[in-house]
Amino acid sequence: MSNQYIPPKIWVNETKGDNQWANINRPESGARFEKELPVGEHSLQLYSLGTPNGQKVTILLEELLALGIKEAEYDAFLINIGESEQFSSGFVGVNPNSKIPALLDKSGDEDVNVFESASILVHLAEKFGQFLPKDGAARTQTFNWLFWAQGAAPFLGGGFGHFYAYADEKQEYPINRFAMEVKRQLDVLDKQLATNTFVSGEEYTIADMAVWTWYGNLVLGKLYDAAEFLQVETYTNVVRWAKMIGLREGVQRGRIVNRSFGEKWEQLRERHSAEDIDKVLNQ
Ligand SMILES: N[C@@H](CCC(=O)N[C@@H](CS)C(=O)NCC(=O)O)C(=O)O
Repeated sequence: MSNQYIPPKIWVNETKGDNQWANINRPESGARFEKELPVGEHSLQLYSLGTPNGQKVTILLEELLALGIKEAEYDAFLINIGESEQFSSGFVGVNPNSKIPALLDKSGDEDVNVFESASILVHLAEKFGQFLPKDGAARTQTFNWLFWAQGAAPFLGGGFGHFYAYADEKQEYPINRFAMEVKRQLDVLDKQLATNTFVSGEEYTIADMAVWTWYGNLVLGKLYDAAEFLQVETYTNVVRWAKMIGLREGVQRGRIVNRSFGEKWEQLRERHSAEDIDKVLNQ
């Protein structure tokens, strides 16, 4: 193989070039500069971006509001990860891992910081008693598929998406490796959805939200422009489910929050009230 990389004895950080998505991280964690986060009037403060990981949380919040749960009102502030805003002292205080989404729950005696999108989903689902079965096999199935989504999606996003859509050069080895894994995952999901209405059974849960933002967006042709390459329409059960979830009001509202990219009609940088979303969807 030409251009073979021979690793040096000791790895050093020599990230080169000006690819925004290849150069965000450094081998050290922690704050890079001092800056407090803004705080709005609601007890739930979300610091996020409308990527699939961010969409999971805003979809759940909008689903809770659609049920009439007023305590789920929230302020959603945009964290521009391309501009390194996830490395401010304020953001690192809420999420030491410097990745969106991050939530500050100010409703109790003490503020609670919640990070990792699945942890935020569980926190909110338990707080409001919705979209997570209380016990038994249905609860375990929901966790099975929620954790499946958390374990599987990095192969789709950081693996396939990075090498297929964002890397400066298209390289056969990583694209082949990750395309194979993503198609295998789609097949797992397709078989599950052949005999179940929703991802974890007959109930719509936080597992659907976590899986939809990645694999739903993918089969609906909204991720990495890879629909034809991966032949996503062949996963007919996933397509059936993705369309059904995509029609839900909470999903249509939640998916546009903190979105600063894509089509103009699906962009809402910050959300502080229901009217902020209404304005974008009714324009
Ligand atoms: N496992 C994390 C992943 C979060 C994540 O990867 N967030 C990305 C955007 S989708 C991010 O903030 N990247 C910024 C960075 O890597 O510095 C979760 O589910 O919350």
